[in-house]
Amino acid sequence: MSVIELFDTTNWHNPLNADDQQRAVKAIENGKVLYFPNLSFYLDEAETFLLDPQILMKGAKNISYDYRQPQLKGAVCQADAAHSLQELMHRFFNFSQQLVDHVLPYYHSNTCFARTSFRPAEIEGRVTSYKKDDTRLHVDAFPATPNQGTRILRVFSNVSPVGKPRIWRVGEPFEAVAKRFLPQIKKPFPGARWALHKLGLTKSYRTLYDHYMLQIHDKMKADLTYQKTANQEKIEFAAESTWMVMTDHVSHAAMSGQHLLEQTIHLPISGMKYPELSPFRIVERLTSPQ
Ligand SMILES: O=C(O)CCC(=O)C(=O)O
Ligand SMILES: [Fe+2]
Repeated sequence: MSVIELFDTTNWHNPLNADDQQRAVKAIENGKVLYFPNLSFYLDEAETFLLDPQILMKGAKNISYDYRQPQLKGAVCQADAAHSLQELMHRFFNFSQQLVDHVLPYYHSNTCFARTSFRPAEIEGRVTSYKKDDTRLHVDAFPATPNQGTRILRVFSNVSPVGKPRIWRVGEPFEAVAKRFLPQIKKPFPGARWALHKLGLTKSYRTLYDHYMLQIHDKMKADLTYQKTANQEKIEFAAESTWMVMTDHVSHAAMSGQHLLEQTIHLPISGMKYPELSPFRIVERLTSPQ
């Protein structure tokens, strides 16, 4: 059974029909990737110069944009290029907002739109520390920004101008990942997470759930045997396609490709249709005494 749930829609201006909306919410909460091979986010002709990876600040893997305090991070360019890029990213934010509303209207009043990112660099061959290496299978969990169980929903569009697909590997279901790695994880040191927060090293308190998720993320990436032998599927996201996935739940690795736009959306567990499927509830169930 594939992890891909296909939708043939070509536009984001109209809601999916009711059956497809049900299919979408069920699939995404069960850890599937909603794939829209015929749904493209287009750049204007005059924007194509922004695709040059030189626009990235040295060492940065993406440029991020926050629509709430419009500014770019990670870009090195002239003011007019920055202005164009900001407009482009804002348009992608609007595109994602409409798409989420039309594909997953169940979430409407609970979504919180966060950063938009632009990733103009080729992934293959990039050198990073193993913890930052997204070519290794992982579930998303971030050291400085604990999310305390809130879901991470992401919209991606491959905007390659030369027809290059983005290649991912998608691994086994979250429950299998958690069952494999949780037994290797120690409880945190008393007071350590409180200190991280007080010192400003985490943006909010790292809950026990965040501790487990970060450890699962790190242990997955560190285990090279697991990377090779875990059940996995290779997926090619074509140029000019769009997909949506809950990256805190779906084990994923980005192997190659260039030119991607991404929007992160947070969703509280209480806004889910099937909250018992959330990684939070799964971790809670697997770590509570029998
Ligand atoms: O850049 C990509 O294709 C995906 C990278 C990744 O791991 C993520 O966005 O969570
Ligand atoms: Fe990721």
